[in-house]
Amino acid sequence: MPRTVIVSNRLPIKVQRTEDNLTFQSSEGGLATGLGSIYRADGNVWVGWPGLYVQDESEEEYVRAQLAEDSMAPVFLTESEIRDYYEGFSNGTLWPTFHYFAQLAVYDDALWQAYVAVNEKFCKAVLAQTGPEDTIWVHDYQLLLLPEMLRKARPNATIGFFLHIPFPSYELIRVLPWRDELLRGMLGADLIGFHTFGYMRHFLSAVSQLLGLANHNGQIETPTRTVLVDAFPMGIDHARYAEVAASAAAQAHVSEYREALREVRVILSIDRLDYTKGIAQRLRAFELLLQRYPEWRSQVSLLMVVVPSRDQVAQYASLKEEIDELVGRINAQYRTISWNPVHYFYRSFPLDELAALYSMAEVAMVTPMRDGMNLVAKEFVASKADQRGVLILSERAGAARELSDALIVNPTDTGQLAEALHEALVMPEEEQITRMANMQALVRQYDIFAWTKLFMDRLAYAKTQQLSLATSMLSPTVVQKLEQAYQQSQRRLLLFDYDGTLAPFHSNPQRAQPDQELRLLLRALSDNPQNRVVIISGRDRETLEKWLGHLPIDFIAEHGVWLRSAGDEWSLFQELRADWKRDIRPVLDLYVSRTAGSFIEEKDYSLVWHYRRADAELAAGRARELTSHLTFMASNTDLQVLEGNKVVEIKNAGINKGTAAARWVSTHHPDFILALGDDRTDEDTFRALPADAYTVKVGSAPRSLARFHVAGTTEVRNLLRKLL
Ligand code: GDG
Repeated sequence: MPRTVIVSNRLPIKVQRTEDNLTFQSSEGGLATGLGSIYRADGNVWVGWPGLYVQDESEEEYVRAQLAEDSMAPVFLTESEIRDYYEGFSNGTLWPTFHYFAQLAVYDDALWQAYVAVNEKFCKAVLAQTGPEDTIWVHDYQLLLLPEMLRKARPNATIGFFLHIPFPSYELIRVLPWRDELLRGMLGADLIGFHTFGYMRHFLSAVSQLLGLANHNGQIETPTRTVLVDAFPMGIDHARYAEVAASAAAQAHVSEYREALREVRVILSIDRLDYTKGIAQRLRAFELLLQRYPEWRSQVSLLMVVVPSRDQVAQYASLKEEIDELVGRINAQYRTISWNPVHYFYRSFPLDELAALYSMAEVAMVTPMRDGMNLVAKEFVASKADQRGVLILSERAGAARELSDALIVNPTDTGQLAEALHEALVMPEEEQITRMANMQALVRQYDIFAWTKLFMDRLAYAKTQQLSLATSMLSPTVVQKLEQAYQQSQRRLLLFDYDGTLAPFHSNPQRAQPDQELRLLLRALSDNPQNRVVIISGRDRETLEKWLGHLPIDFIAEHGVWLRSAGDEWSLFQELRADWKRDIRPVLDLYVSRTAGSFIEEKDYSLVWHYRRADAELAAGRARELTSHLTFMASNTDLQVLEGNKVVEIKNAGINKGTAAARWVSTHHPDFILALGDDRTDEDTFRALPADAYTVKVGSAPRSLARFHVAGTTEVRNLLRKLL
């Protein structure tokens, strides 16, 4: 039976060295809860670092055996590996870059080498646990290279990847010296997940601009596979937080805290120590609140929990100092004998105490500069049994995409933050309840279990879809069957794309006219009254007519815009507009003037920018730029941008080769269909045809909706000759 393996930097367990033993304590993190049902299931396993340096092999064996009992398999890392791969490259290079703190990032090749080596170490450990058909789910930024490494060793495995931190704009990614390797590493997966649509968009754009791989509806076409990219906002175990907050233990803590604080109202702040979390800015905002609204003095306290983290790193140590100083300053300035403005804790709390803080606080201030998601925001919401309380949430936390009933703020705008605090403190109870109820409904529905299921389902779907796009070679046996079916039928529909299918590409499209062999082939096929030969092309009608108009064949021109049955007049598929060309043409002109060798082809209802004759590298870059430029201009219009073979085309949406092909099928009721095509626009044809049609993709990348594929135009002609 295929297994599922979870991989992350850290295992969900705390292993601690006591004087004469090791203790194992499973950690209660959200991810571990969500994935519990998966990795603990029969035969499955979670692979990761146990967070402990082992002393010798016998200890290694002991730890391995202990962890195996809880479905975990350790990757042992040395102190220098942790220093260079984890603290160095992961937290010193990737973390700041991905959180838009590029000025803090270090670029050190030795750290990069360590990152590669440790990813390889993880790869080995995972391979030892998996077979060729298994499912592997890799987590987070410490393991960006792992999916590709696994793919090389396990070409058929189902591999998912989820990034827990933001994926930044292309402008940040491009700064990294190892950017291409990192992106390729991720693309080893079948499904790549992010918390938000925005991160996903940034990733797609980076892949397009740096690797030249286009995407369609979140699917990236690599030379060998289709990779699905999607957004999966992570949730929490809502029921558990609600339960713990209401528990006797937590409520006992609430009473105890209340007694100490008396009537003072509480604003809560909880984070790991990190410069991305906006902790210092939050303190300044609280200070500003006390300045602007003196009435809150003695009335409100900020309860600030900072969980120690990465404090070996210089930047973290200096952030800690800054926070210490700010807290000292505010308290020194405003405190009274009976009131403390800031209660500051530099440590972590057990869950029931944390729940008590959530439950007691009237306001939670979650204002990171950048945060992949931020679970604290969701935990606060889940803990509010009476639905009173206000969440102040940074617009730059992933959670803000979902929790729109929070007071959404710009975390760098201290003035706005102070105002939001004031607004939260005076918010009427009914409004608090309405907002909180909305947020609770969302956090309850999209909890961690829903998240896990959604990702796993989507991963399975990505794989099925890949398999459905795997065409088979048009083997001699299939050709034989096809010939037989052809011979036995009377009303045959033969749909042929032109460029790249019947005729090879030419650097000047006007010189790709049919040679004599092709003309004779088409003549012979179309002279047979049982055949209906249709050229289904993106070309303009004049050219098709000039080249092949003397033959008794039908035409579908301009990707389905113009239609002509043999001997008839041209007609439009439906009335279309072309006035948009006035606005779009100047944009294309601009790209022609910037890209020597490229040119524009103007058709009745579309404009095409050709770059086959331009410098390949320059043109590939320009094509990507033009595509996004046009896509931007075409948003909210009924125009559509197509990337074809060395062309970018903009045309009216809704009409394509598929809609036209379907019309031929419904008019002529064929009992045999053969469709040949080489590019993306032909996929519309393949999609529109009945399942038993012989659909054949022409060209080297065999992924297609077609059932079969052949290598090129020569093979196409051989096939047609066989039919005669
Ligand atoms: C990364 C991304 C993304 C905090 N203090 C205590 C404590 N915590 C728990 C919270 C919460 C967790 O730690 C923090 O999670 P966040 O999501 O806020 O932040 P990161 O650790 O940076 O996590 C983040 C996340 O991955 C998931 O994808 O949301 O954006 O940066 O669960 O409750 N727990 C206990 N005591 C504490 O004092 N017991």
